[in-house]
Amino acid sequence: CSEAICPGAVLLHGFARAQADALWSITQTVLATAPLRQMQTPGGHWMSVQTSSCGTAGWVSDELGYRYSTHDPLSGQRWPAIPAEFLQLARDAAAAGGFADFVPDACLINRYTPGARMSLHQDRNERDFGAPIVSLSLGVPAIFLFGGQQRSDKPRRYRLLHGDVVVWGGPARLAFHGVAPLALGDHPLSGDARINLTFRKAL
Ligand code: MD3
Ligand code: FE
Repeated sequence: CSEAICPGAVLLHGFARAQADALWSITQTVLATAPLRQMQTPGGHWMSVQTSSCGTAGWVSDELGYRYSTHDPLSGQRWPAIPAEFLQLARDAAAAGGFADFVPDACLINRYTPGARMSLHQDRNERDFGAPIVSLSLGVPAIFLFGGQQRSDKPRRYRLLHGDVVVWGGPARLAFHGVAPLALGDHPLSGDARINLTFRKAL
């Protein structure tokens, strides 16, 4: 079933539940090539979340700023390709959210352990805000914070479970959003961790 968050944003409860365990194991394969690492913000702080990427472009952050890069700064190599199963899920979910023919070129992988969080922000490093962003949650549940168009809007809270998918596009594309500090949890596949995949058209 699906829950409208706001115009352009829909939470697809359990959309990927049937494939979630397989998607988890494919994620581990990607991470064997492009390992998780902590990134530094342009302000010089360390993010509490660990990140990696696959796709033509990967999201990177350092003292120079946030941007997309075709190469993994850790290996100097191109990022691994987005697995076909990921592309299919992103396409199907986007279509269910009203965005036909979505072909992402970037998949950001975020890993949260207890206490890790993401403060309210907008995603604006992508070139084309006409394309949606599709996010897939795996592992321990998290509280997702959905702000409005203004940073000062009081965020609404949504609990995201293993296999939940959210599609953000249109008027929701530039909304403020974040993740509350991850609570202690225990998931059969991920232990105390949560992994979020976001599929984007970056280039
Ligand atoms: C709403 N990740 O990587 S995914 C991020 O759970 C990010 O790791 C969070 O925010 C996470 O940038 C949230 C859900 C999400 C992603 C992109 C959005 C929500 C969004 C873009 C616009 C509005
Ligand atoms: Fe974001």
